[in-house]
Amino acid sequence: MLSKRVEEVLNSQVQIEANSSQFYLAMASWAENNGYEGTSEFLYSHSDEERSHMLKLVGFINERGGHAIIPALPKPEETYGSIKDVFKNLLEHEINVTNKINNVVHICLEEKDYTTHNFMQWFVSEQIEEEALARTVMDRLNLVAEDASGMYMFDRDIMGMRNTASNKV
Ligand code: OFO
Repeated sequence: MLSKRVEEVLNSQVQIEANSSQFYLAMASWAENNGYEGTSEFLYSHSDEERSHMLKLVGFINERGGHAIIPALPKPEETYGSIKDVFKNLLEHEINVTNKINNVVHICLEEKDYTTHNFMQWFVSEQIEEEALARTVMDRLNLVAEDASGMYMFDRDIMGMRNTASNKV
């Protein structure tokens, strides 16, 4: 059985993951509209992943006798200044999510809820991967020229970066 405090912080995390999914979906749509096919594919798939994180939490909360609340979400930005701007936002967002996950873990320990603590370890590892991936993408963006041919190459190679980053961790 979940304590009220753990249930509440898990429900906040449901909102954060749903929000991430929505955020990446908005970025994917912007990238698709601006001709960045590879980037949009990357972001659509990232958005799906975030939804699966949300569902994982929803399932766990309900299984443990709590009530998973499906939240209303703020509307994400419609437009971005550049691809670099997109990924800068993405990295900052993931760092923020990592802090939120750490806070959930911290509350689990305070509440002596070792079952939820154990469940949350999956998210801790996932955040290491997500931050590593975002940093790999930013490193690549810092290497390529911000002209049409640089962006063309980046867009062509981005799915490969996803695989490289997940192999690293
Ligand atoms: Fe759910 O991992 Fe990103 O935000």
